[in-house]
This record gives sequence, C-alpha cells and structure tokens, in this order.
Amino acid sequence: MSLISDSNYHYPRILTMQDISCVGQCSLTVALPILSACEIETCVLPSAVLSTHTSGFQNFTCHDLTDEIPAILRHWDSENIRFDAIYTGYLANQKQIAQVLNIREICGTPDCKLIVDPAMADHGALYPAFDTSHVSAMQELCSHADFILPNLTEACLLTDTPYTETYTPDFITNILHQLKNLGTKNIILTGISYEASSTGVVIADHQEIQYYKHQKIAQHCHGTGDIYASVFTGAYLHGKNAYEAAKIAADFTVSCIEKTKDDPDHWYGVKFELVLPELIRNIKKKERNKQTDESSS
Ligand code: PXL
Repeated sequence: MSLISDSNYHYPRILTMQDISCVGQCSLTVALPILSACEIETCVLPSAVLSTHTSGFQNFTCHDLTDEIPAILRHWDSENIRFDAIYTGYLANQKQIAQVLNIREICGTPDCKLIVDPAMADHGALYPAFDTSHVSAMQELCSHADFILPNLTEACLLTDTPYTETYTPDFITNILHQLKNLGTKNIILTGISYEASSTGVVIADHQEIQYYKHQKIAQHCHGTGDIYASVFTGAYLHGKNAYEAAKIAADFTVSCIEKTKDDPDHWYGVKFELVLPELIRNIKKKERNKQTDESSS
C-alpha cells in the first residue's frame, strides 16, 4: 500500500464504522472528509444516528442501527465488496463491537488492516452512554487490531490501571506492555505529557517505542480524538509509516485547536475544515519530494 508517485498509487478502500452525530463535528462527519482528503475511498457503516454527540448537549436523540448490520453485510458480500482496511470509532454497544471481527472476516481483503480507536472515555471517565462491560468488549476487539489509538484514559481502562494525570515514562512503558499483552500489534497512545508546556504521542510497534513531542494547548476541545484517529488512518493508508502518520495527525490536531480555541461559541468541536488544505499538502509532501528526486536523478 506504499506510494511512489500518483500514477501507481494503490487507491485503498476503507470501511469506517462509527456513529453519525448529526451536529458536533465528531465521528463520521469528521472521518469522511478527512479520509477523502487523504485520497482514500471511504465507505461507511453508521453504528447509530444521534442528533448531537453526547458530551455537553442535553436531551440528544439516538437511534441504534445494530439490527441493520447483518443485512448490510449480506448485501456487500453478495456484491463481492471488499475493504483494504476497517477503522472503527465510537460504537454504540457491545453487540456492535462483537460484529467488527465478523465484518472483517466477511468483507475484508486477505491483508485487511484493523484500526481501532477505542472511543469510550476521556479525562479519567467513561462517556455517559457506557459502563464497564463496554470496556471488556473493547479489550477483546483491541486484541485483534493492527493499530489501536487510545488516549491515556482509554489505555488505563483497557489495562485495568487506575487513571492518573501525572506519570513517569516507566508508567507509560508498563501500560504499553500490558496493551501488547492483550495481543494488539501497534499502539498509538495520544496526549502523553511529561512537562507543562508540551504533550505528545507514543508510537509503539513490535520493536521500538518512539515519541513525537508537540505543542500543548491548554484548552480542551471536543472531538480531537476522532480527528486524530481519522488523520492517522488516512495518512497511514496513503502510504506513510506509522511515525509519519502519527506526526501528521498530531500537527493537524494542534492546528485545529489553534483555529478554534478563541471562539467560546464553538465549544462542541474543532474547525477542522480550515486545516484540510494543510493536511492535503502534508499527505502529498513526500511524494512530491520523491518525484522531484526521481526526475532529477
Ligand atoms: O468524539 C467521540 C464521540 C463520538 N460519538 C459520540 C460521542 C462522542 C463523545 O462523547 O458522544 C456519539
């Protein structure tokens, strides 16, 4: 799936399974434009339709789409539709979490990558709709994933570690080992901060642990986990390696927060649309350099 030039770009097809929060700049309404900007054919399996996301809005509506999934799958299979990757985000219930492996079995290509954002918690707490049985189901899904992208709260829940706001590199290394013991192949752990002025992302594969440090912006913005996971997935499937994809995703997320932080009316999400041109430039950068290198050699 790696790229040399536009002419032999393998045009990947991904299935992303998460909810449609009609308002709130999260889940499918950010994944679809971001993955498209990364030149990935993006198919969707909506897990639920909500009037808004569940963090901060009152009296939101939610229509669970779990019962639709088997018929959708049967139709895709009858049409021989296959996906190079499956990327999951916010899933509405344990039944849906359990369906993901079945979806890969039926509609995944032989090398189908499974990328799981265990979107279920932040700042030390589970999202309002979930309880601990959701965590157990997510542990099982993560154990089969090629990549998981938890924040620290989710990583603590997945490893039964008490959440803490201050920690040492050893604490993080220990969590990474426990996540590896679950069976997951690669971990991208976001929001890991060892000093007041910076934060960063830890990239752990089978042989090394790397850290990409970046600017920390004091303001909390909703939906940045979804933005981060979508950009990582898009950049990785476009052909970047995991470190480069993690870096592009971090830089994109920081820029989104920068564009949003001074607007108190925009508390529910980030203005990611303003940063899409920067994402497209970053995705294409290496290719352009490579092409220039090739044509000058
Ligand atoms: O951003 C994660 C997310 C996605 N979808 C829904 C949510 C949340 C977080 O609260 O409520 C419905």
